Amino acid sequence: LPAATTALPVGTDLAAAARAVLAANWRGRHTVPSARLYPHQWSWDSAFVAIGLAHVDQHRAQLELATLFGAQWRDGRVPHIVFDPDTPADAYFPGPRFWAPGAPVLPRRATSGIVQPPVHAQATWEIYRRAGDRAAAADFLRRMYEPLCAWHDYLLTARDLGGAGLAAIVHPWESGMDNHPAWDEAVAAICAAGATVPTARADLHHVPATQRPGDADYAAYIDLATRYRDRGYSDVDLLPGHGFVVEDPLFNAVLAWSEEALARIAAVVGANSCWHTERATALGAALTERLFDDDLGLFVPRDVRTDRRVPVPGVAGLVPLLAPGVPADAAVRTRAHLDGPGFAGALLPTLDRTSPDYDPQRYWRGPSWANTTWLVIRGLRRHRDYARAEALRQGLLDAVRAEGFREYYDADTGTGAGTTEFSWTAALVLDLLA
Ligand code: 9WN
Repeated sequence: LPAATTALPVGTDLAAAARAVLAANWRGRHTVPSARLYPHQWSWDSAFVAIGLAHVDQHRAQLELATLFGAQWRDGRVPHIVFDPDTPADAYFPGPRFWAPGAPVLPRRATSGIVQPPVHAQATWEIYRRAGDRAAAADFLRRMYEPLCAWHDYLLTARDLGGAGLAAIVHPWESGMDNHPAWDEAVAAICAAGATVPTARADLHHVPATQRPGDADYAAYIDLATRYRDRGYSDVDLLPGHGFVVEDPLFNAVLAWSEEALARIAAVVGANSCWHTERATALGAALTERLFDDDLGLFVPRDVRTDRRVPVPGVAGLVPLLAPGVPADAAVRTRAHLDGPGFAGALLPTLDRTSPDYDPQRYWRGPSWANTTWLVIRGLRRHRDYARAEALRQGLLDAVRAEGFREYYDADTGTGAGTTEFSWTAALVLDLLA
């Protein structure tokens, strides 16, 4: 594959360049994360994109989320991919025929059956906040309120597999941080149990293999997704047979934060907002109780199968700074990591730099991503830690100026990696510039 040359020319108007990326990736009713590597609609990507679009185009911002929720399942789940019927089925693996193999004719809105972090209620609220026409935006809130409630209800009932009031994820793809080292042990066990490497990896046609998850990761991804699919995507009695059931700090912090947004939305649409506030605070408390690791002074995932925390210090452990209901001492200890050897620096890595698995270039095993950086910036602002938030903001904007809107950046050198013209990088830059 040729090296991607994507640096922005000196003097480029960053906001205009970001808008151009989002315009190029717009497909009429939704935005693709990137034209070739991810040619469909992804769930949390769309939420981030909507947050950026809210600054420049209310109509597209609303339509982005409405399209995604148009494919919501009857049980409330929002699928992590909504397939574009105009894109060839083999352009992305695993495609629509993998997720719905028995369908004689693919449904009009073919989707995957797993989920991604629930940034959507927060995105909905941000769209409303930025609207010039508040009355029209309030109509949008009225349309989104019930679907958003159903989405959170699904996560907090069917997915409360640990029984402690947190949502569990059942596939590494659901974390959004696919090959993070915190999942290595589970992936190894699934491979040891006989998962086989798939041959149809379309991703490797678009970016170098060194910038993607490895074959063992893919073997586990397909094995887990196949098993979940073959039980009809049911969460009932999933434990203990399923190979991956995890309470993730990023996923649950975002859920708590979004539940708080749902309280604000409820107040506008005339629904009961206290209930959402209580649920958000309870989520923050459960998050601390179950996922705060006292030795590390950081939040970590919990393996529901073994009922043990997975002591891998990752950027997801900083994201609970966003959540309501996190005690001050836990927040202070979490923030202190931004001055330590693991996470200090212009770019925020996905994994603590002192960890033996740290790899500054490989996907979710070290590099710096715009979305996780943005979530931590929002968390720091919540705690009025404006200096640290500003340092991270500048670091990310500098990397984008130097390397363009890349999927992610080498956390030590800032060199861009992964795909180019990546939508959420552009969208979140728009938000950071506003
Ligand atoms: C699988 C689209 C998605 C992001 C994820 C990122 C990557 C997909 C893949 O791309 O995952 O869902 O094929 O690797 O890990 O966070 O939503 O941008």
